[in-house]
Amino acid sequence: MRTHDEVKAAVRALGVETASWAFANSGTRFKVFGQPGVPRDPFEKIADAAQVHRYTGSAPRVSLHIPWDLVDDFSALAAHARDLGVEIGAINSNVFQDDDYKLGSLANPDPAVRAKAVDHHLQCIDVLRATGSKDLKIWLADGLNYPGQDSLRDRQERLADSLQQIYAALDDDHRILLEYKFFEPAFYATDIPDWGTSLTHCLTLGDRATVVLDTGHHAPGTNIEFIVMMLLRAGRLGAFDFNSRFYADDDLMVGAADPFQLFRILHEIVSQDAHKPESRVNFMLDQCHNIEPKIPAVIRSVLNVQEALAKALLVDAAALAKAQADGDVLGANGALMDAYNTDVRPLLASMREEQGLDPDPIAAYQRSGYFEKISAERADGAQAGWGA
Ligand code: RM4
Ligand code: MN
Repeated sequence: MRTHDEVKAAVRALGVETASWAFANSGTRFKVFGQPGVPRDPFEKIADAAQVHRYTGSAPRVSLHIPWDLVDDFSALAAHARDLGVEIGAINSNVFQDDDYKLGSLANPDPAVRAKAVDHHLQCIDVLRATGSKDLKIWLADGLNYPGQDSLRDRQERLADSLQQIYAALDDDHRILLEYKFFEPAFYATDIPDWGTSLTHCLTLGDRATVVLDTGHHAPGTNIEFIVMMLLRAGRLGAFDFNSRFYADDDLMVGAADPFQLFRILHEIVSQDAHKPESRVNFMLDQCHNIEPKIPAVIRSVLNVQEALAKALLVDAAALAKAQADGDVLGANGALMDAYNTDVRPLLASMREEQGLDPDPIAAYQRSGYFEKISAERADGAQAGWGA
């Protein structure tokens, strides 16, 4: 059983990567609500992400989305991030907002559209080089709405060929993070609907192609921790997109809809030592804060991950292994539930005090006056959002 000091050290070592778009305006297809103080450009998004790191000490990187975060000088953006104490994380490509991509991007039947989509990824690789990022993240909205609309098989061949071109352009220390999602915006068939499809492509591409598991991208009732275990077993779990869902891809705060599921996921992670930085699993957030204040929501999300991780670290692994070996069903389940039901908030508060942080990061942020400052400073100009 780990000591409290060991739990604290392991939680401190886990960096959660925030997402630039979480600080911008977002909404549903029905309405996007603006909020005071929302960033107007990528520099301001990074400033907000740096606030999350400042109060949690555990959000050292921020992912970008291209072209939402397009700037003239990416090295200047990376320097700005470093000045504020954070780094640029994964670079997300975006091949789902041009009219050309109505019938798909990397798997489009038109070779000219496929070439344009591949070329966008080559530009994203240049952004990796300029910012020092190592992860190129690919999520495709591609798929079919109607049976017979295109050949399911041919689309996979085209996709494999396009991915191969992108993989070939990576530097030696770059990775591809290939995301899957079972439906939406395509309603009948999605080109990368599940972990099996993503993993199959990754295995063909090579060692530096890994799967991204977005917790919101599964059918209700899916046993996500099983997928986590299998991807770790295959050595291909590259990253998480953490968020939570009640119905579809809700992009709510991680740990909000189902903290027990988050615990179960982190139990599989801890069981295979994948919480350690050397595992290179990138623990990212992919969330939108449509109605709640954005910076505190991202801070809350980091705290939720820390709480679930601390509980997973508190599982008595020896007692669990013994109960499993003895066929003691209730004992084994009890070992997990004891850890899950532990209130780790005092332990994490004392960890923060030892780090020189406020034990209550949200209250510290709210006292800081940052929100009032950005609300005044950013009153003019267009707020950033999807597509801006
Ligand atoms: C998608 C997917 C991607 C994210 C976009 C914003 O549903 O989850 O990871 O980049 O949303
Ligand atoms: Mn995602």
